[in-house]
Order: sequence, then structure tokens, then C-alpha cells
Amino acid sequence: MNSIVSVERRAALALVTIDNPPVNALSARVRAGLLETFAGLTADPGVQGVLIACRGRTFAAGADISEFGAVPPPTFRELFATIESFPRPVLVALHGTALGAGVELALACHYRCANRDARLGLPELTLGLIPGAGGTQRLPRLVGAKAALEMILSAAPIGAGAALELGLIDRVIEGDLLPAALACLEELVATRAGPRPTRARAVDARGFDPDFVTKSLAGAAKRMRGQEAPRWAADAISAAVQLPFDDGLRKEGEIAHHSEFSAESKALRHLFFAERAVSRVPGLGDNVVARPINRVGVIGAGTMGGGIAVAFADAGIGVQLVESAPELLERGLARIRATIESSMTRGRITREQAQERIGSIEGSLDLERLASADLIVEAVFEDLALKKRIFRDLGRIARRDAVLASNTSTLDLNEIADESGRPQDVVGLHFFSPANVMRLLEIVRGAKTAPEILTTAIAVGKKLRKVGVVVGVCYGFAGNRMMMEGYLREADQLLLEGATPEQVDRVIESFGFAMGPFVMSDMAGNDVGFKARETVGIRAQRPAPYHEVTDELARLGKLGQKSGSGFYRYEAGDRTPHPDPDVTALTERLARKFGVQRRSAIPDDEVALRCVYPLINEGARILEEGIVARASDLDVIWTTGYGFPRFRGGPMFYADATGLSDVYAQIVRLHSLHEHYWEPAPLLRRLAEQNSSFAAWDAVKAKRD
Ligand code: T1G
Ligand code: NAD
Repeated sequence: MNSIVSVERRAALALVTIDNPPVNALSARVRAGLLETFAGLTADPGVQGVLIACRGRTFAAGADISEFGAVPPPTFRELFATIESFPRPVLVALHGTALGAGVELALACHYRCANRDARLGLPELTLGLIPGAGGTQRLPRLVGAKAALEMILSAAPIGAGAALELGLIDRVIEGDLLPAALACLEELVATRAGPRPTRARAVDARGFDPDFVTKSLAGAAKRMRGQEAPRWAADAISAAVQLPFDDGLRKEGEIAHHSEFSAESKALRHLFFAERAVSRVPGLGDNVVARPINRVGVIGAGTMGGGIAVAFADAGIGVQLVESAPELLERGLARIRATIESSMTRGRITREQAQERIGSIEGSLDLERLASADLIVEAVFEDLALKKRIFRDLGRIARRDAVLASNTSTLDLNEIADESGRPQDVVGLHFFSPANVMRLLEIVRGAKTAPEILTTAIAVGKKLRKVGVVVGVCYGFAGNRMMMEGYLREADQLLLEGATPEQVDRVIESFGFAMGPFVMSDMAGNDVGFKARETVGIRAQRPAPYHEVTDELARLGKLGQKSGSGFYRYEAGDRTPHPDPDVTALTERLARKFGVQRRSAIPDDEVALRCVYPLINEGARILEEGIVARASDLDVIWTTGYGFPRFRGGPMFYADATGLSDVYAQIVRLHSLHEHYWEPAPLLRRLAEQNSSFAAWDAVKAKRD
């Protein structure tokens, strides 16, 4: 027994309670406390049954992820074997989100009950791990090998009702959990039900054949691009089918150990904590209270305005949408209806929910209708003069305590804010397209943004279930700056030097991105970047060549999918990219114009390095300028907003894993070959020379902040 594991006798029953906030992670201390407790209970013949439960908002949400890499004793295996072999019935009572080792603890108990709202899941694959505490051996014995693989590969929690149907739990409790669970245990004792070790059950392997496994892994590969963990999990479950329990458990242990020390899991564990760290903003006190946001105004019902309106409606917040002309408003509302209805068609929401959400978005042509809004998000054309005019009006129209936000992706937020006459109330809310789907939200902190406004923006991000990363004001903020100054600029340069869009996209997709830069640019529209560069006049500030191919395609109206050709050619009504010889001719012409030496072949390795390393170099500059608080923030931005492969942890984590000295040496080499754009970032040079890492830099800074 220790302070986080307690035992209480209730007549012949023992109630063992875990209390390890915030999510009752089964840390070493919890494991030690449970082992000690069960040793005592085993020696006490008066105890006829044991109930395990957790205090707080949830049953155990898994192992303590921070322990991986050096998990202290006692082991889960020892603990769960002790519980499973307990000579009297052991019942577990589940509530909240029982996840990972929390579910595996339940599997080691003899009986399982849960309250109606409980959810049970094995999300280990999202961390590059497998359920390595007996889950791959005990779960198939309860639900069958097929259902076990499906549950583990989905990595998503299921409800108590579904768990009962599967045979994962024995009873769903309506109402107050603990008294009902104690009554269940009393009944088990009274009916002499006795212990029921899961290990003793046989595995139902019907349908668990190679074809099923292959199909299941193919499905998982789409959701977990580049990850090997799904295969590892399937191998462990196959062991449960083929081997006796203890041999299977040993096999699971080997696979689990391998997964724990895999590069994939280190990267995904990094992202787990990185995504939770983003809301800790240096200099922003915990005592700052967010303003309530119950009514939102959105200006502009185009690509972004429409998606933003749906995002708020999905979060249960009513929207007043303002457009500039009736037909544009109608077009915007029609697209919103179609988006919401397609969620209904896909079964994500019910018909009632769809109607409610559509009904919660009202359209208008009158900016004055926003006078009562708590928050107003502007998403009109990327035109500084237009945005300034709108913020001038909002400064007058909006309530004194309203939050004013712009969705600008490249313009100077401080200039826009000053125009409102109340820059302290202005913040950037930079959504990513489609705004109702993409998890990333860059929260742009203006020079005069008040702490309360920033805190409110962070709370809005959470309410929308976004990952809100606070960034400072500069051209392209963090994500777009790394994309335009690094990734896309160099990809464009590679075309001038002789690479083809197909080669670059193939290399980047095999690196792990869901989509290569040129297929992506054709999808988003080659005019978006071109217009942004024209609007800001950035070209005059950058040595040529600088996005020459992209901008020439835009000037020629080759905008991508929407115009039938761009970096690729498209058949009418078909999004399949086809190589376009005109693009090769165009790159040859531009190469001659800018005196770029072309090569007949550029090695794939060089292509990958020259697209990824500029992200690291520009990222280091962004860090040093304080545009973001942590290197891990850039990893979150690029994995949630730009499709950087999660199993690589993001560009900065990838750099650390590669070794900053090697990364720096490559950048110095490329700098010697390329006059512009490859100057090593001072921070990168320093860390490389100190044989240090971005993670170490973050840790030092976190202590200082
Ligand atoms: N270990 C350590 N810390 C954890 C944790 C965990 N399992 N889960 C949450 N935290 C911390 C988190 O970092 C944050 O800290 C705080 O708790 C609140 O979390 C052997 C291999 C449960 C659904 O993958 O999915 O078991 O930032 O902000 O949004 O087979 O947390 O406040 O300092 O996310 O309400 C499997 C992980 C582990 C579940 C709650 N389990 N957790 O969400 O709060 S591997 C998981 C979650 C395993 C075994 C295997 C969510 C949540 P801080 P939060 P939330
Ligand atoms: P869009 O052209 O699709 O939509 C802009 C809408 O604003 C149009 O419907 C237009 O009619 C409307 N509008 C113009 N003036 C108006 C006014 N005075 N009052 C009300 N409505 C008006 O553009 P978009 O792609 O949705 O971009 C909008 C903003 O979001 C821009 O600042 C852009 O940089 C930014 N952004 C775009 C993306 C993207 O991928 N498209 C991503 C992030 C941010």
C-alpha cells in the first residue's frame, strides 16, 4: 500500500482503489502499491473477493508513457500474473476512458463491469507500441483473435455496450458504479463463482486467417502511414493463436521490447507529449481567465470561412456568417450544408445533429449583425487593404469585450490589428484547409494581443478539438514560413536543376508524407502561393530563383486540379495526376533564364535531403527568433498541419534522431554548392558544435521560462 493505492475492507470484500491523477496512469508506484496490496490480501483468508477501482475522472488510461525507454520494476507481467492467480474472485469497475495497460489490468481480473459511459481502448499503436502487458494474449481469449486484432488496429476506444457485446466486459452498470460493483462482487462470492483466470480460456481463432490479417493490416497502413507497429501487433496475436499462454506471453514480451526501443515509438511518444505541451505558453499566467465564447461571427464564406463556420457548429457554437454579395452567401451556405450532410452520410453525425448544425449557422450581408458576437473571425481574400478596412469597421461594431481574429496566412497581423483601434483585442486564428477537418490551429500572438485574448484563443482551440500552437508574427508565421522559405522553395529549385514533379513527389511520399509537394500544390492551387508572394511583395526581398516554376505556372493559368493542369495534367472529372511534358519544357526554359545548371539525374537521397533539411534550418531560425516557444511545437505544426510523417516525429525530432552534427555538415556542404538559401542557422551551428540537440535546447528553455 502507498498513498496512491489504498485498500478498504467491506465485510468479506476488499476495495482496492487507485488514485494517481490526472489519468491514473499505471506508473511504477501504482504497480508496486498494487503488488504489495495483493500480497497482503492473498495472505488474508477473510477476504472472499476483491474489487479494483480508480478514483477521479477516469479508470487507468494506460501505462505511464513517460516511463518508456527505462520502465522501472515491478513489471506489468508480474503484477497481472499475481492478480490473475488470486484464489478468490477479482472484479474490476471501469469508468471514464480505460486505455492500454488499464484495459490489460481489467483483462487480468476475473470479472469486469463498467458504467454506461465508460470507454475502453488499446491505443498503443498510436504510440508505436503494442499492448505489451498481456493484452495481445488475454484479449483474444475473451473476444476472439479477429475482434482482438480489429480492436488493436483501430486503436480507438469502444463504448461499454459494444464491450459487453464483444464479451470484453460482463456487465454494464446504470447509475452509481461503486455500490453496484460491490453488489456484483457480493453476488459472485455468494454464488461461489470463484476465480476465472483469462489465461485459462481458449482462443477463438475462427476467421483469423492470413487473408484477414493482410486485409486488416492494409487498412491500418492507410491510417498509420509508414508504421510497423500494426504488423508487430498482428504477430503477437498470431502467437496467442499458435502458442500456449506462457509462450505467447514471452513472444509478446519480445515484440513489446522491440517496439519500445523502436525509432517509430520514440517519435510517436515525443509527439504525444509535444501535443500536450503546446498549451503551456511562456509568460502567460495560469490565472488568466478565458472569455466565454458562445456566439461567433465569421466574415467570408469561401474555402476557409465555410470550413471555420462548420468547425464552430460541430463544437456546438452558433455562427453568424457574413458575405459581400447574396450569390456568394448562398454559395457559401450551400457548401456548408453539403459538408455537414456528407458527415451525416458517412455516419459521423445523426440527421438531427446535422439539421441542428446547419440551423446554427445564419447568413447575412450586414457586418452590423456581428455586434453581439463574442468572437469574430475574418476570412476574406488575402488582401491587406481589404482586411484593414474590415478591422477598422470591426473596431467600431464589435462589442467592447469581443475577441477579433484574422485567418490571414501571410499578412502582417500587427498592421491589421492596429487598424481596429483596439489591437489588444486582436489575435490570429490561422486554420488549415479544410478548416473543419485539419487538427492544426496556429494561434498568432500579435505585438499587442492581451493575455486574456490569447488565453481565450487557446481555449477556443481546445473547444474546437484542435491542436492550438501559439506563434509570433512574421511572414508565413511558423508552418507556412518553413514551407515557403524551405520545403517548397527547394522543391521548386530541384525542378530547375532537372528533377521532375513525379520524382520529387515519389521520394517525399516514400519518406512518409501523405502527399508530395507538387500534387499538394496542384490540389491547393498554384495561385495561392503566387498571390501571397505578390501581395506581400516578398519576391523583391529574395534572391532569384525563388519559386520560379510555381509562379510561372500560375501566371500561365496552370493552377492545378481546378484548371485541369499545373505541375501535372488532369483528365476532366479525374484527380489522377499525369506527367506533363510542357512542365519539363517550362523548367528547361526557366533554368536557362536563371542560369541554373541542369543534371540528367538527381539522386533520390539528395531530393529527400534537400526538401526536408530546409525545414530544419528554417525551423532553427524560427526558434531563435522566438516565433515559437519550443522545437517540439514545430514538430506538432508539421505533423498535424502539413502531413510530415508522424512516425518520424516531426522535422526537429527527425534532425535530433539523425544527429545535428550530420545535419549541420550536410547544410554546410549544400551552402558551399548553392549561393543562396542554405546558410546554416546560427542556432543549428551552435547546437551541432556542442553535440547537442533541439530537445536539449527545449529542456533548457523550459527551465528558464
Ligand atoms: N502516461 C503519462 N501521462 C499521461 C498519460 C499516460 N498514459 N495519459 C495522459 N497523461 C498526461 C498528459 O500528458 C497530460 O499531462 C495529462 O495527463 C492530461 O492528459 C503497457 C504500452 C486519457 C484520453 O495512450 O489519450 O499502456 O500535459 O491533456 O485530453 O500495453 O490523455 O497536463 O502535464 O491528454 O482529457 C496507452 C494516453 C499508454 C492514453 C485524456 N494509453 N492518454 O485526455 O487529457 S501505453 C494511452 C490519452 C500502454 C501497455 C501500453 C489522454 C486521455 P499534462 P490530456 P485529456
Ligand atoms: P476564398 O477566396 O475562398 O474566400 C474569401 C471569401 O471572402 C469570398 O467568398 C469573398 O466573397 C469573401 N469576401 C471578400 N470580401 C468580403 C467582404 N468585404 N465581406 C464579406 N466577405 C467578403 O479565400 P480563402 O481561401 O477562404 O481564404 C480566406 C483567408 O484565409 C485568406 O486570408 C487566406 O490567406 C486564408 N487562408 C487560406 C487557406 C487556404 O488553404 N485556402 C488556408 C489558411 C488561411
